[in-house]
Amino acid sequence: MVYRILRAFVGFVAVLLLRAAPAEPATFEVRSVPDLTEDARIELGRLGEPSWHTAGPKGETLDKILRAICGSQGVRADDYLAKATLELNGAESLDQLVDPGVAVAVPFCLEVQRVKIERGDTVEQLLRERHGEFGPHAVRQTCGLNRQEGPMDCLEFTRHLQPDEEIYLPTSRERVFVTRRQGFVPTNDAQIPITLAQFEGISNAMTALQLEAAAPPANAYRYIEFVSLDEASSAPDCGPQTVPLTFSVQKLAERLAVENQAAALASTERTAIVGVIDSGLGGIGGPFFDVRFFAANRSDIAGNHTDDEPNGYYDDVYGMNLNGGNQNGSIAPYGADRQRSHGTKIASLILGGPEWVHNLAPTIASRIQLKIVNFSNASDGYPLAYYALNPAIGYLVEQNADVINMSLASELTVESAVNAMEKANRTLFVTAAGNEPKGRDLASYGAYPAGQGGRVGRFRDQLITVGAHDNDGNWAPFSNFSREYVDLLAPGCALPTVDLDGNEVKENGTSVATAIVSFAAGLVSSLGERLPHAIKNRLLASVDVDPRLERKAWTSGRLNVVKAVSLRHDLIELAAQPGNYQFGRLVDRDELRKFCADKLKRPFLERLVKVRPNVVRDGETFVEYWGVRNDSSLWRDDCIQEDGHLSIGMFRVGGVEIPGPALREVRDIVFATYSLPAGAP
Ligand SMILES: [Ca+2]
Ligand SMILES: [Ca+2]
Repeated sequence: MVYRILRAFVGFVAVLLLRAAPAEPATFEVRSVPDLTEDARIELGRLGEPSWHTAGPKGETLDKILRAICGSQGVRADDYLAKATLELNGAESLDQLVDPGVAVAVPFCLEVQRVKIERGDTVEQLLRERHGEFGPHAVRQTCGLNRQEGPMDCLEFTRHLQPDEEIYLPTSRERVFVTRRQGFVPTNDAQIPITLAQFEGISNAMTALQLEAAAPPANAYRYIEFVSLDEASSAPDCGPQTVPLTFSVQKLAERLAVENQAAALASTERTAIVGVIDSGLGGIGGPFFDVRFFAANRSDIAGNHTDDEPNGYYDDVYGMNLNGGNQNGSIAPYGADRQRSHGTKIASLILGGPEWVHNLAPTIASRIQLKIVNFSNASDGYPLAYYALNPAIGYLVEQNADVINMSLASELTVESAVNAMEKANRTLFVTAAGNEPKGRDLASYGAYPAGQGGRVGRFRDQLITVGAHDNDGNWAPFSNFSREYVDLLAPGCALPTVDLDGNEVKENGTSVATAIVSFAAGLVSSLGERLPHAIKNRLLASVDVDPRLERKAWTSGRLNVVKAVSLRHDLIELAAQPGNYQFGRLVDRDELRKFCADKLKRPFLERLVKVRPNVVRDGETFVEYWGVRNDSSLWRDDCIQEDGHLSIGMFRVGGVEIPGPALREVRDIVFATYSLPAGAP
């Protein structure tokens, strides 16, 4: 399936490249041409940009949508369009019901139809049958198509249709073709480069008529955007502090050393692969992006312009692009656009950022390796259209990505990407909540894929939606937010990153916040946590909760990488020493139930992952419990707190049991996910 879609890209781009060549034959922008041969229709479907259509309020089948747009193009062309529709949308069957409001891609098709009149037919009725509309505009168009230009001619024509006469009917998407203008720069909208030879049989008279009716479809195509850093950079401020609130390199290194050792003893130690769907990456093997940080595909030999395995992509060693040709393996960014460096900066943060890499790269082998999908369009450097997410995700899943970072967003939910994520049920996705000048609530603002994560989104089991916080730990004023769809906030202000030229530059935004969460997810995965839902729960259970963030993310929390990687040690943070943790094992977790004043609730405080005591609200003190349900989702509940002067129980540190602190001294407890293997520190 991936390969066939790729072929479509190959064709499209091959022609684009041809257009740039000086000796190129005359090319045309094709919008609507009757009388095309079926081969030409199939060729158009192959080369053309798909259009987008949104399912109605009750949902519709793919078949119904396809037929509404393309009608019948002939048996072979219909067969081609059906297959192309399945591929574009990652669907198995045309009977698949598309949810209301979800957009599907329909392959390019010509919509003008030629019909034979039967006794009693009227133009209005024919239009209604085929398009559900018969307004004056459509009638005028029909007249124009049939060379009945003046109002009286039109009236005459529509009233006196003759049986067996053949007429042309317009469609909702009129398309004409025009000769290419000198110096014309191809864009992704509507223009279909194609040579005249492919259009034998076109009536020149019809062409002239169509030209007059030329009206490019507005907003027919939509694109995913990398979550722009520029908007975020113009944000009013990033809080009073200037130092990013990320993680202490030293503390994380110390913690990882211990957790790695425990993981090795438990034989769960592994290298996590993080896929990056972004604007490519420059400089593999340069001073920052050591080749060890990339998951190389050893089955394909670089530089021989051959798809050696084959998997549909040429020379895809460190990743691929979807622009086709024999340059599939090139992940170098395109164009001169400001977003060129976006993917490189994101990649630098998924590896932990400059300080982490510079301090630790010489001493430890990388536990996170990247796999790059260059998601930019070769013609302009801007992100590809939605449907390209399907092959992008499919490729990364085939390449065993544990985590996929998507610092990108669109306003429209698209079936193909939804289907691709559904199939990737062993992969964790991390996406950005998005930046808006004042931040927007995702509950009332459509954003994909961000709106599918959080506590209630469609992919809540495998998608983390990340907002940004400032350097004071408060919500960053440019970050979208939601108490349902955003999972947590991560640092997104003045983060040091590495750009295309290898320079260290500071960036703001939910894009960079997302990358830091992917870094944390990669570390947790490298310690042996494989299931997407389990990794997500781990990152959420280890957040630092802050009441200021209550309406910004459903956990009200900020990412804490050091807490997150403590997979095999319980962690206690005292109120008097925030940011300093004690690691060990609480001998009896159930003992913590005693602090819940509601005795009826106590038995239900099971499978605990976090306890947050001393929460003062409305003059009352609460203890908050977090746990995991049978369906693996997280729950949060609280009780009025009692007996806070009592110890939380015995705490085992390095084989020695000591009394734990009184609950009232505690700020946060995060429980280990796994038991400690024998001999572990
Ligand atoms: Ca290959
Ligand atoms: Ca090769």
